[in-house]
Amino acid sequence: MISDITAAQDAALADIAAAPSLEDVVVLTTRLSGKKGELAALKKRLGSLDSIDDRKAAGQAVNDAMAAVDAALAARRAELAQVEMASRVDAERLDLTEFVGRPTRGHAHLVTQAWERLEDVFVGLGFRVAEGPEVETDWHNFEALNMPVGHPARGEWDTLFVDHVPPGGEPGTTVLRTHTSPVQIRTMLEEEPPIYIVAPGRVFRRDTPDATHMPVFHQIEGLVIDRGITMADLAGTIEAFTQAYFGPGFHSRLRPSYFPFTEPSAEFDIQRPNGDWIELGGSGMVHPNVLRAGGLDPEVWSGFAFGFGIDRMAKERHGIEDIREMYADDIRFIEQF
Ligand code: FA5
Repeated sequence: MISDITAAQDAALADIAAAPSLEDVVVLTTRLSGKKGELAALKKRLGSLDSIDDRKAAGQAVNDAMAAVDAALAARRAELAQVEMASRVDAERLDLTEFVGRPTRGHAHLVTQAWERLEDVFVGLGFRVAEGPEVETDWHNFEALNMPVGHPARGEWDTLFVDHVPPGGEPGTTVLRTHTSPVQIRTMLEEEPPIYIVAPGRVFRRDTPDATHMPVFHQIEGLVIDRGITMADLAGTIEAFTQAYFGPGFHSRLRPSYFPFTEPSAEFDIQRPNGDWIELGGSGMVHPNVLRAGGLDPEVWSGFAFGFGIDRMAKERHGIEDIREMYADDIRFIEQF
């Protein structure tokens, strides 16, 4: 009897050690430790032993064997669970080289590159870089720019309002800036002319994304305030910028337009060497009301301002069909620039 128990235990332990998967361990558990298992059958045979001592010894042996089998089953189950988890983690690991087939080094995003290059070019032309907040007051974003409450031009900019009431202020007067033009006002209020600044930054509009529009995009503002500044200075600066940024074969032109904060106002376009025109942005002579809002006397100071879309410009410069591609985070696209 004892030798049968030992043989059954040895066979069971060998099967358990050789079980290749968790499913096999489940099958073995039913076969070896259940009531219909081999050891359970041996236990039932204990009653057939004549001597009490033999029955005791065999009973002890079968109990020990059953405990050893249960312990071995539990140990094998834990071991296989760990192996299966490790192989699942391995199988589900993200292969970050999947798209390019080789490790790739990170680099600045296309829009960041354009932004930095624009700063370099304007600094080279004698401008300083200024900045302003993305969350703005209605006053800086509209009113000081010659768009009092109710001015129809406010509708040109589909505005996102922030649910914040400034101390002593009115509800609905905090906005996500719709353009970088409020930096004009902040700069005039903060420093004495002469002013030669550019202000690149993020702006927000309730625009539906399409091939040429994003609700969050980037502009760069330019502002010059000095004595005796004329429209010729604006045209000359835009042309100098065009050649410095795009290259010697490119030229610019101004077309009459309307903005409440400039008078006269002009759209400016860039001509590629192949003759095609690209619309870039708006510009004009700073309106006297804007100079006054900035604390400057229009009889003494004059100036020009311009503003254009950085994303739009990068799109045109690189021949990208759809502006949304620039924000889709597809490494195959981003890697090209
Ligand atoms: C303005 O925002 C004026 N503040 C520009 C200005 C500054 C005029 C100073 C005069 C003096 P406008 O709304 O046209 O103008 O926007 C300027 C440029 O931003 C556009 O020419 C375009 O290049 C870009 N732009 C406008 N909306 C979007 C958009 N939803 N997505 C991407 N680019 C846009």
